[in-house]
Amino acid sequence: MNILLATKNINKHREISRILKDTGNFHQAIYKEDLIDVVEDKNTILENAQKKAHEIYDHYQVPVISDDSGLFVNSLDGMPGLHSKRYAGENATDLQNIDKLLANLIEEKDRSAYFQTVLYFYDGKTEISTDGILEGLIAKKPRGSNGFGYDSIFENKGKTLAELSSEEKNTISHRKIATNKMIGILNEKI
Ligand code: ITT
Repeated sequence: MNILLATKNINKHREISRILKDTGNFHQAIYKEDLIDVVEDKNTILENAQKKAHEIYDHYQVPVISDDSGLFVNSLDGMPGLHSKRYAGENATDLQNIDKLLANLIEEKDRSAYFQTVLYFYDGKTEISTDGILEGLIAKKPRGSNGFGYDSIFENKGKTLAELSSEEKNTISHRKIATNKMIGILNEKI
């Protein structure tokens, strides 16, 4: 099945299409650069993912998967969480978001955190949501040049995600876990 990815983030698209390809199934994720805007104004990443999937489906009338993700830092009561994209302001860059997070953790001993991805499928009738979590620690400073977003400060087993190749990230990531669950349910239901 061709599935429109309800995301403007090319990095999410690269990861999800690679995971779909590597699992050798028949689903294909389509990226559309000029996707309509969806305002993410809900209280949870699940609700935001659902909103994105519904609005994109209503507009394009093709099966859709949306991805809403966030980085949740335990000592900051889950921040930046839902606000990961705009943590340092409306048009903040990844670097500005990272700088703000590192500054807020400068005195903090507990640097534990997790990434969460929620995927939401909608084709006008079937609704499926899956999620994936990856636990880790926030590094003291950025390391590595792969990946995107907060990857360079998120450590798992001693390496930041930006120090992993895309294949390595794709074997452990929150997005991989959520995508695998999604593929399993889609293959059963559709
Ligand atoms: P769409 O809403 O168009 O899908 P977005 O980039 O706005 O794309 P989110 O609202 O889910 O996506 O943004 C969450 C933030 O978390 C954003 O700053 C991302 O760069 C970051 N992020 C998401 N997944 C990540 C990952 O696997 N590794 C590092 N950072 C990630």
